[in-house]
Amino acid sequence: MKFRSDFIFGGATAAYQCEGSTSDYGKGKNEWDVFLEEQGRFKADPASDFYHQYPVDLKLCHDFGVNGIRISIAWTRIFPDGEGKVNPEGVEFYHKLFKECHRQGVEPFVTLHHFDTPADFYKDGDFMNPKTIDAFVEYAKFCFEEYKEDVTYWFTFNEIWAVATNKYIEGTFPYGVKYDIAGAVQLMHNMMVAHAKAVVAYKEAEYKGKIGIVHAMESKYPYNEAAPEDIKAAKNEDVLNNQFLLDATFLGEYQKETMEIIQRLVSLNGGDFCAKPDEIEVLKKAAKYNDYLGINYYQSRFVQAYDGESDIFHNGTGEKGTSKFRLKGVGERMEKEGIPKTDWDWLIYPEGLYDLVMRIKKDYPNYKAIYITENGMGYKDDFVNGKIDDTPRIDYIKGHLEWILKAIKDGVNMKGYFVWSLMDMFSWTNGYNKRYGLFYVDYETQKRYPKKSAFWFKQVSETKEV
Ligand code: BGP
Repeated sequence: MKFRSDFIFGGATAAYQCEGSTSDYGKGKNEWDVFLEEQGRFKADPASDFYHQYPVDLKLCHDFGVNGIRISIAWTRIFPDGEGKVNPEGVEFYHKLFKECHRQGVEPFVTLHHFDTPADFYKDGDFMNPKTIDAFVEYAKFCFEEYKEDVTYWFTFNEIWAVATNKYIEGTFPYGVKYDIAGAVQLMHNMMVAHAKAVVAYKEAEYKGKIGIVHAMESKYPYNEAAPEDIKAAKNEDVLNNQFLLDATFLGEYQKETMEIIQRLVSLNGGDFCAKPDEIEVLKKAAKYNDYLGINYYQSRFVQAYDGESDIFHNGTGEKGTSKFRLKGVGERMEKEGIPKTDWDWLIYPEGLYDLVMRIKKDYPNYKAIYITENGMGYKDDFVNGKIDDTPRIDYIKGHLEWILKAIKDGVNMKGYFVWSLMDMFSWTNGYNKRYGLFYVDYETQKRYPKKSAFWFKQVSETKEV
């Protein structure tokens, strides 16, 4: 079986991870500028210098069969303070970038928020503060109008779950809070309200393009399939990571089961979650407007019951075997015999992607279409005389594309696949030794080198066969 001729074989990027020039050309500060400065571990400058190198990267896309690119707009390049005064240089930069995409035959899929809330809003509570929601919607409306001739495919947010869990449960994203499930749930809900308001604004203005959201999702399996307490633990994680957000996206409200589990989990922090009627109203309106769902899929989880003290350790160095995730009353993530993992302890389980999309087809039949907006393998690439043999990455991508084909055969409407990442770039909590690109970036010279995976990907894109 082959992919359809209009299937997108794309590469994904995110503004803050690749652009560099984080405080140049009129750009304002965002939450990561503040957080990374406090941490002092690494910087997102110059990263892969996409701000200047984008013509090179788009030419590579063209030459290697990459016919789509995920790009995010840096909110603070457009509005340096998050709202109010516009930065014309930033506005112009994205016009030039989108034009170059079209010139090279590479369709841009554009995300409005990829982890980069403006610094002032971050200081005032990020999306916990309703004023950030309002400002986000204004920023979105500005972009819809400004780029209506350049952009057909929009996404509001990238990975609300990752934002929430990394900010409030794992503590690896700004503000670095740990074990606060109630905080994570509230943040997810507020961001979903912001998404819904932006989608409604887009549709009511009758633009000719399409809009959706990118969720980071994983299948959650009980570690011991026969143990009721492990089944419950897997369900806890599933509701937090998947079901809560899928309900908000496609039902516009939270199912009874979702609410029961969410209430039990937020009560672990003495919290109480309640969605306001006007919020549900806008979620419901947007639920029928979403044109597609973007899924970022990297791995799945095997979860067992856990009632001890919470204990999470993030492997941000690639020292295999150092990760720990035990969340009191939720569950403990386990390794599973026979399932390989990367140096950052991410389980390689392509079948989990198949299970995930089949579940969406069954439980949320109004999903319309799915793009895999990120999938890829973090790897310590060896650069040998200008050559990079990243066979494990090829195997990883191939495995996932095979399961995507099977899902298409079984009736899921999947329209594209974006490798994370197009070229090597900065990784939020891992810095620069975790590489994902089809193209190797020498950060000293900013020169690009196609990896073995880039040549392989070109062939897949041309033949539509894995
Ligand atoms: C996703 C993000 C990307 C990217 C990727 C890889 O969650 O959307 O921005 O970073 O994960 O993650 P990491 O860089 O942590 O390995």
